Amino acid sequence: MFWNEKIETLSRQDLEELQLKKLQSIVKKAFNKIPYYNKKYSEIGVYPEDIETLKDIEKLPFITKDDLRESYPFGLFAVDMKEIKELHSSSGTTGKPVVSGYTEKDLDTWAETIARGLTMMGIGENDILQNTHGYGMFTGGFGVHYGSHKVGAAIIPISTGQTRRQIEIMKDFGTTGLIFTPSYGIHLGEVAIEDGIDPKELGIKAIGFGAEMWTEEIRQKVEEIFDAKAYNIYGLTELMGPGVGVECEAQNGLHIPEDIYYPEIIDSNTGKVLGENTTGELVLTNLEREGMPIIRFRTKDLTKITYEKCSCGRTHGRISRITGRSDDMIKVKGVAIFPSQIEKALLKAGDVEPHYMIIVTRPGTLDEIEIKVEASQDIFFDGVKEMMSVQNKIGKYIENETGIRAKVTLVEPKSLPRFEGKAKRVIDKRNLH
Ligand code: DLL
Repeated sequence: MFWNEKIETLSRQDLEELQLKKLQSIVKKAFNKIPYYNKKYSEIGVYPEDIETLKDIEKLPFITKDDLRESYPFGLFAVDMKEIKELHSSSGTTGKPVVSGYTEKDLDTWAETIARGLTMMGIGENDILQNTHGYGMFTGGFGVHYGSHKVGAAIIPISTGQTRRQIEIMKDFGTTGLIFTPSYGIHLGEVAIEDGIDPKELGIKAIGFGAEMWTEEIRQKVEEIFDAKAYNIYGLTELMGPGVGVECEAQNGLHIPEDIYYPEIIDSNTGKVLGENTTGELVLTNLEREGMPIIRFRTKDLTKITYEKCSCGRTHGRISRITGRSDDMIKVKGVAIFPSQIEKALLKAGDVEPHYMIIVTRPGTLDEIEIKVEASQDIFFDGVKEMMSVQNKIGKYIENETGIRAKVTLVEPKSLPRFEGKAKRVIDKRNLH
């Protein structure tokens, strides 16, 4: 089943011709309308007319999360504010999150990508789709919502949380499709079992899951719990949101809608473009975007790509499951966190030494995060009451900085490891690689 068979099965040659036309047009637009690109490209003497082949994209510089943050909030918009119909933002409540702006047409393009993905999963107008992604600044909720409208499914915009209610609704409404992050999905299943409901009996046909890293074991567990196939959904705020890659029935890589996103895999140290089937960092370009064209964004996500025609008949390239990051970002409870945010919070809170470790675990099904930080000598000798109050204060600063609650433990001065060279401050015990 295809949502847009003609486009999804275009010959590679026709697809590449289409990509080139779109690339030329978006580079021209970015250069003419966005001072950031104009300055960057002029500085190195590359101009829109230098894009004569797809490979010429390699002449253009990369754009990074830092560039996007520096352009906060609307510095990369290519249209007047009156054309922008929706704004989303990556997590991070303070500091400078990344903002994503969409015109009416962008929202439609975004919905198109999700519609293709939902169709790959077998979700259509006869389905009832329960969307547990957060509706808010996170792109997961609304992205899936718009795609679901496009395919004509009945969407239940329940959002995250209220786990018992989720289960009741699944049962009463006859939910046939589920969308969740893998960790929340497993939690949902376990709570159902606790309540005496067998998730296998719920009649779930298909599951779309993503937004965080997972392993094949986790997929197996999800599929077993709900007795349904689980399809990987990948995406990121900067490029639009979910839908940058979705798995088809073959569950053998995520199809990138290549008429909408142009993928490259690079060596994250040298920036050199790698060939097919070699693991590296995914770089993405919006080929179809009015509000905020992003050209050559370094996602920092590690994967590989194949252009071999898929058994489903689609010709668009497939990336494999994301297996790591080339930076120190971690996703905890679905929220992207950088150690630098924790460091900032610690500095603001005071009374501690700048030595800390971030420990992420998943004792049951949900993530937990603990920050071990060395107390200053003074505080350490002031006793338990004082320590507790400092821990609470730090916890508040961390929540303010990252949006999530962390357990804070003050430890003895000089008790945490010191590093030579690059510090390794994150211990991720979740085994997600
Ligand atoms: O997580 C968008 C999304 C929503 C994707 C719902 C899928 C479903 P951000 O919050 O900006 O956007 O986080 C993007 O999350 O660079 C990856 O590191 C990670 N990520 C997203 N999907 C997957 C996945 C959304 N399927 C960052 N597998 C990305 C592994 C994923 N990691």
